[in-house]
Amino acid sequence: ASGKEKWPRGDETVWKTNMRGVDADVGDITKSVVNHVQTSLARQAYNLDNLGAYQAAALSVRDNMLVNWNETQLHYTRKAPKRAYYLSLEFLMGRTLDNALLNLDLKSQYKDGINQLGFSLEDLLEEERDAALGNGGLGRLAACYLDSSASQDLPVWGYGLRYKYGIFQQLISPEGNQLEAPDPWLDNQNPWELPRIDVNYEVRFYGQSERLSEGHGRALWTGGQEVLAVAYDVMIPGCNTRNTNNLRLWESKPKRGFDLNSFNAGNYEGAVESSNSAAAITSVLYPNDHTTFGKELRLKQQYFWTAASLADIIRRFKNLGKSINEFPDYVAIQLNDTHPTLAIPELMRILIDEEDLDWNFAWQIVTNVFFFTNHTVLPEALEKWPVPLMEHILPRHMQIIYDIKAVSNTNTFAARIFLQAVEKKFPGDRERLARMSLIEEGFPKQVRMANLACIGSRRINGVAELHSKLVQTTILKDFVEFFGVSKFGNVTNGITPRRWLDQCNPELSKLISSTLKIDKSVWLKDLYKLKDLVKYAADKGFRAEWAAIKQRNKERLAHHIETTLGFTVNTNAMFDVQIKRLHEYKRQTLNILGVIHRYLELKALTPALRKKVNPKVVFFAGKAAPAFFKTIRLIVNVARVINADPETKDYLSLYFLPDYSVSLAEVLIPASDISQHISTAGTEASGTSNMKFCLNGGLLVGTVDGANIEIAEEVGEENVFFFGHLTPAVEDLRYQHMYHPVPVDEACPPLANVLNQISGGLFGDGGVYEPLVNTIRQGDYYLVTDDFDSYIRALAMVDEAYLDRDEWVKKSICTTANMGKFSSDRAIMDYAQEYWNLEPIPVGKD
Ligand code: B1H
Repeated sequence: ASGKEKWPRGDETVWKTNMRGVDADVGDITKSVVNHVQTSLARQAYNLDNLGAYQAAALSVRDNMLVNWNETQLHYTRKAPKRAYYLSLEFLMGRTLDNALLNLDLKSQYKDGINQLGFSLEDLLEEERDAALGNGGLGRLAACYLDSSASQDLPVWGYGLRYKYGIFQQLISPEGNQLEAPDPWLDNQNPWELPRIDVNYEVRFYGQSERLSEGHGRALWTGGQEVLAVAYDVMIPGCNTRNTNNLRLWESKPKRGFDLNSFNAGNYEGAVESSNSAAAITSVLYPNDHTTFGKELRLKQQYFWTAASLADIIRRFKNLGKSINEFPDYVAIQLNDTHPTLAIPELMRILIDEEDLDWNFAWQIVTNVFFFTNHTVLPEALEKWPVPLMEHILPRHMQIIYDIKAVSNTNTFAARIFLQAVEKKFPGDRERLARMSLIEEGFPKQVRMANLACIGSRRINGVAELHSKLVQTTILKDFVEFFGVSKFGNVTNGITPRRWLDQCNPELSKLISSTLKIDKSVWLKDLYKLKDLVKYAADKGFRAEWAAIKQRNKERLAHHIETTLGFTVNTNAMFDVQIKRLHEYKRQTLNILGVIHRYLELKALTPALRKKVNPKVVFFAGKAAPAFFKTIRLIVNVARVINADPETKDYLSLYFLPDYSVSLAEVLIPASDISQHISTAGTEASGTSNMKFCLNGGLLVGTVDGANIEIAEEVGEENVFFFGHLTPAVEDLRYQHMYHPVPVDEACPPLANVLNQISGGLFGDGGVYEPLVNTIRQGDYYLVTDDFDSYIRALAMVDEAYLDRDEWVKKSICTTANMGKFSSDRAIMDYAQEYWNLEPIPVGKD
């Protein structure tokens, strides 16, 4: 009887002896894989291919993760700690199997087991499709933060959308045009998600919102369309801990299958129309990095996701049996950029209309729950939504936004709200009021999401020191003056050393462990431990091993390119890499113009002098929005010409690798000698691949921008190749260009020569590139001309440094050794302590 009290039902021993643990040995593993082949996949040894074997292996690993996941969720429920929720419209997870095996410390057992079954684990890993539910750095950062939250035992869940199609697949035509194909990543089934059909919420769109007569601003929102949000859970295993967190992704479904009345009346299309429109919400990730379009479907995505996530968060909170005023003591919600800002008026709506709280009281709760991270100061990336569109789709939220904004004294509940408070602090400053308003005047009026996120959040942060300063002195300056600077902070981005060193560079990981004589489970979770590698930079044998690993990683990349694209890459050359979304501010143009310059210089040398040149292979990869298609085309055509030039091809070659992805990055980054992070100063908020390259012993050539600055502070400026104008000079130069334009022939003759060669048709029809080339001739906004000389000099210094290979390897070692700060564990602990007020809740330690 006493057993019954402790255990929910049945015989506790029967339950417990049948609950699988994670200490599986090879025998257990093969048993479980074969079992999945037979029962989950309904296949057999005779017809099993690599894909099937991958799926069975994945399901078997998933079983292990689920045991931990269950235990973790139970533990969190019992301990009822404060939890944090990371709301991100993007989670760029990449592949899962290898990461899971490493975090669970089961890789070698699975390797053996899979071998015994006649497959190779390496082959199976390649079968997995990337989960590419993101555009670039912002989405990958979210994925790194999930890994670190679990690894640091923090009770953090992610909330996002389960897009049916991830970021488009990029194909490059022979002419060099980017072609896009859909990414049906779920077609092979996804073993890493658990459908939770029972966890679902109704989300309303359109309809009418009627204010109710009583005092504190309630309203009744009715009618319109209701869509169902269904949860899919993705397990996030921590490294060397049993804590396994959750990423909950929402799928949209029609609330009722379809309209049977229309169907019976013969209107078959009409009958399924509304059900299709419901399913459309989570059909595809918007591929626009740094631009917003005001598209209705995107707004619906944002509301659908924030409404479902908040409903889920509130339901979980209510299970604690606490009063709603304690909500901020149990919940912190991190807004990843402005994309989830609708969560602010949505929580207001719930608290006022459903929980019947007073307006002020609701606002106090809201402003203690949310935290907001800004990721860019580029004006075109600041989200705004047309008021008419908002009124149409979310009539109640538009009312609430107006209430937050109201200066009006006609409603008691609006009397002390935002603009009035501003007016009081800065009397008569109409311009300031207009700048800070949630509504931008114009046709149409627009809602400024950054302003809303800023006033609705407890704290706001940028993602690197310089960026956070720029946020405070430019786009949110008025708010700093109003709220005081303590509401604003910085959390420099980080990357997970599990994926971005141990997983992508296993040989280097092994060398580090054996040299430091510490198990990797220790230094992977305390990356400052790498510091001790500095002393081995003086050790010749160590340097040789270090260099040999870099060489093998270059060969691994060359092999990958050979098998996928058919090119033979010169692995004796220096590998120079620029991989990121294509964007004007990231200045891939500067890089390709530099390549052409180098080519022209090589052509001008005598064969004897050419032999003294440091051979170099330049790699580009990245997806582009339509505005930047031409840059890809130029790169591809320059590659076509110079790779075929018998005079120079041994000294310079160039590849554009199509369809950049997380898994391609895992092969490219460990192979890089030097990588380029060359944004116009003040435009790249942080950058995170810069950290990945350095962690893998690659050096940087870059501008004094974003996290480059802090990397140099850590690894020493002598180990970074900086160039270009500094942030304060950028504004001045733009101003000068406006009033005293200098023709490029005068400003930078070598660049003018390069541009003329392009126009003259050296790389095919010059006319194609005229718009691109003319932008630069006219003194472009991103200052390619102004930085060109300095850039070329920096690259010359790179060449010179590379000639002294011993010194280079020392630089490489010292760079890796000093990357401790850039672990996402440090970053996530910073959020936990300085923002969310969250404690680690380790499973099984009490
Ligand atoms: C970053 C974005 C972004 N900043 C809008 N902003 C998007 C903006 O779909 N949209 O509408 C998508 C993405 N992404 C990047 O964030 C910064 O450019 C990087 O410098 C930074 O490292 C990264 C992570 O903080």
